[in-house]
Amino acid sequence: IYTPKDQKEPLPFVMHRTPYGNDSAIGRLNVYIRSLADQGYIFAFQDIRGKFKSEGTFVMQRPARALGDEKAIDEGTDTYDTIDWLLKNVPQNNGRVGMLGISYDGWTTIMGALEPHPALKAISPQASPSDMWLGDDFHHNGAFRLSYGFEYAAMMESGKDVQQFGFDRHDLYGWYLELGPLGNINEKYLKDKIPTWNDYVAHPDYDEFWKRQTMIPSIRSAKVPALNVAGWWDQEDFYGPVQIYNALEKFDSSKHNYLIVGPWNHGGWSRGTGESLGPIQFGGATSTYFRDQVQAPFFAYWLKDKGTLDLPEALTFEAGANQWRRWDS
Ligand code: PG9
Repeated sequence: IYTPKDQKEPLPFVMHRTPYGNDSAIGRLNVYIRSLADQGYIFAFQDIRGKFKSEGTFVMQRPARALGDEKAIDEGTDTYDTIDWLLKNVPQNNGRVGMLGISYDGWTTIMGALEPHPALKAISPQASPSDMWLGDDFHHNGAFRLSYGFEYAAMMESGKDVQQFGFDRHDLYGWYLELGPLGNINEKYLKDKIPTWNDYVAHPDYDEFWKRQTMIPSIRSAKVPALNVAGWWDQEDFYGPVQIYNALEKFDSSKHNYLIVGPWNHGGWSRGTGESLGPIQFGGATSTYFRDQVQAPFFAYWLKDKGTLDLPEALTFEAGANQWRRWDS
């Protein structure tokens, strides 16, 4: 928990829940949350269940609990309990909480809003996967993404921390060629110890396992104002944020569900200026613009009653013309 050194008034929380560890989070998130920090928030960074300093068992994208199953836990109930604790235990808070994050941390954000704590007043799920078989990291339209799927599962499930798989060379194309049939992954390396790898093997098709994992059917309301963020050139999770926006939109009678899509790769809006991607120039600092002119005002409006919200339903960047376009629908 990070609070401003000279805090003079009650402030809202900005929560970030991650499986990637928090010891380095301030460094990793520095640019991403700088304009929020400048405006004064209490930041709460949490290791999710089973990772780093949090107890319990990590389950890769633990599915949302079934409707009415009050005894079950999921990332949403962990979020709810955490918010409850923060409100009661952190002095000088204003009773409001926002959540944001990218990718896995964007996924924890939307999961935290399925059955939201009443104090959760704004969310920004960014590049969150929504369906790992249809369109996000592990498969794209059912095609298994071998190197990503293998390396990510090994990275996340070899220990409580994050560990890169110990390849013996730089040229992984050669490594995969020499591997031979995929059955050799368990036989020679993983020894059945990596649950997510075993899930890929057991569920090659779009069966109940993948259908239970997507949160889309569990989106049954749009109570919390939502800033959904995607990058046109996101190599991991472009499908997810668009589907999540779409699912929330069905319940958005309050008109506080927004979509922004910029000229970014995976999480590109959180780093650097976003003036270019490789050799392609965008004629302006698209990432800085997002962080300072979209993300910060969004949270200030909903968590601090500050400023006005000049956001259209959808804000999308048109590369080539190099302009932000505002859309009513
Ligand atoms: N794309 C990554 C991921 C998200 C959720 C599940 C598995 C992988 C990430 O960058 O966090």
